[in-house]
Formats: sequence, C-alpha cells, structure tokens
Amino acid sequence: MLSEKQTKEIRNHLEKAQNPLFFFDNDNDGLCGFLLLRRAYDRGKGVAVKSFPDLNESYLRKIDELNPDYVFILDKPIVAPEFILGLKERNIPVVWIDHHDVEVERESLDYVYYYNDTDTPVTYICWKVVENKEDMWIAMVGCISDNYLPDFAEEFAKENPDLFKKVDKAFDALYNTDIGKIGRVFNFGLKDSITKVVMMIKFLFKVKSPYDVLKESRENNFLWKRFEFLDGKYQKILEKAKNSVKDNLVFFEYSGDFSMSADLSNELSYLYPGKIVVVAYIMGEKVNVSFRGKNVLKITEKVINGLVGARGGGHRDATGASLSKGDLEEFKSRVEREVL
Ligand SMILES: [Mn+2]
Repeated sequence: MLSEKQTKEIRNHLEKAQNPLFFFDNDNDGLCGFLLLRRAYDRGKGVAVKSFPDLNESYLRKIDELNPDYVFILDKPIVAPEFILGLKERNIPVVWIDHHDVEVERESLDYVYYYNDTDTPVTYICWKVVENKEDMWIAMVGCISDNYLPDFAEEFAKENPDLFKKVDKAFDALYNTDIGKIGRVFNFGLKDSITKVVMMIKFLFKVKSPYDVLKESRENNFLWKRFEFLDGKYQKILEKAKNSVKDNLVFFEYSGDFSMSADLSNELSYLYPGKIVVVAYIMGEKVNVSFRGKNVLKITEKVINGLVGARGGGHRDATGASLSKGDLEEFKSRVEREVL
C-alpha cells in the first residue's frame, strides 16, 4: 500500500491542478481510477490510451490540443521517454500512478512524480486518495475487474446487498453479481470507437448511482447495445475455448475482428483454477497473447526469450506478450514443454 504521505502528495497535486489531463490505460482499472479522481475534483479531461504497452509520443498532440496545466498517467507500465521529455519542455508537471512490476528509466524518474504499488490495482490507490463514499461502487468495479477484492468489500456488501454479496474471489463478483455486470459493461464499452468511449466517459461523469448504469435508459442505451453485441460474440468464443483444456494447460488460439484475450484468459482462469491459461489472438502477421496462472511472469519471459521482435511482461500471475505469427508453433511447443 502507498504510505499516508504519498497518498497525501497525490491529493496535493490534484488540488493544485486547475486543468488536469488524465491518460489512463484502456481497461476498467484505468477507467475507474480516472473516474474516481475526476469525479472527486470535478476538473479536467481524460484520454483512454490505446497504444500498448507504452504511452507513446503521439499523445503529445493531445497536450497541444487541450493545454493542460498538469498531466496524470494511470495504470500504464511504460511511458515513452520522448513523451515525458515533451512534457518537460512544456513545463507541465507529471504524476504517474501505476501498479506494474517494472523498472522506469532514471531520466523519466528525475522529472516525474512517480507512485507505484504492485500490491493493489490503480483504482484502489485512487480510492485511497479520494475515499469519496458515494463512489465506492466505482472503486469496487475497478478492483474486482483487476481480480482484487478490496478491504472495503464487506462494507460494500452490507450496504448494497442487491449489487454485491460476500465472495471469496474477486472474479466471483465479476461474473456473478450486478456490480460485476457493470464491470463487464464498462469493459466492452471501452472496446468501442473513440467517439463512443468519450460518450461513455461523459455519461459516467454525471451518473449518481450504479443503478443509472444498470437500468437501461435513453442516456446509456448505446452502452447496453454495445454490451449485448460484444457479449454475444464473446460467449461464442468462450465456448470454443472451453475445448482447449489439456491437463494443467488451457491453450487457445483465435482470430477475428475482436481481440478479447484479456477477458477470455481471465474467465478461463476463473473456470479452471490452478491451470495455466494462454490465449493467443492472431491478427495479420502478429499474435497477442494473454497469460494467467501462478508465476506466469517467469513462464512468459522464458517462452518468448530469443523470438525475434517478441516482447512481454506484466504481473506475477497475469501477463501479456506479442510475437510474430511465424513463431506461433515454436511458441506453443515451448509453452507445452514448460507447463505440461
Ligand atoms: Mn490496466
């Protein structure tokens, strides 16, 4: 957990910022962390970062367009040094809050206010900064989406018995409760065009309660439409993936218009606890892979080692990697050798 002092520092930055710009990772943890800060201070704009894994230099164009006096970066493991340099040249302070287990280069650390806690999601860190009780449901959504059961879960269950019940695992809540359903709606909402993502964020700036999301209305029916469309596709792919279980390994390859690897690997790891889950999405000449399971970070590093252009990383039990399609067979046999 971040120290009291660090949490207070972040709060001070937010108070000073009159026109902050938030860059957040394009997932529920990034989104919910951003919403907590944005709703508490009621200032600034947010950009969901789609470049992966880094926040790259091209986003400097957003700086010149929106002219912020502060930049906050949420849930991104890597930020291009050129981006930081661009902010330094423009004299804009940067607060970077993350939870990935990564080394940041010295030159960036010298300029940035950097906060990292690998024990909790970024949403949880942001929750500790604001602790805005009426937004506890947003904190809940971000935490359980990142497979983390926060210390306020019990309190939340007591006060919201129809949205959430006491569970042993965060993913029980994600797949089996209404607060989890909101998480799944946000998640597919983020996988839409930039215009729609902006619409979603604007809608979420002003919602009063989780019921404003759960109850379909004129304001949110674009979200529900998207959810039903993508969830239909998702459930079909998930059914196929269930046939890819072999001993203690689930290895699933797919292609198509929609990349859902993180979601598939999360749900497969929930359905098959104790197994190593590897989901590979083939897109043209590239393959993006999601790993889940105990100590998969070590496995990830080992199986991509030496494959030309391959990269990967993440958390101890959840990682991502990319490689070229030509190496997929070799990659698969390495995984099997490592796991089976
Ligand atoms: Mn994230």
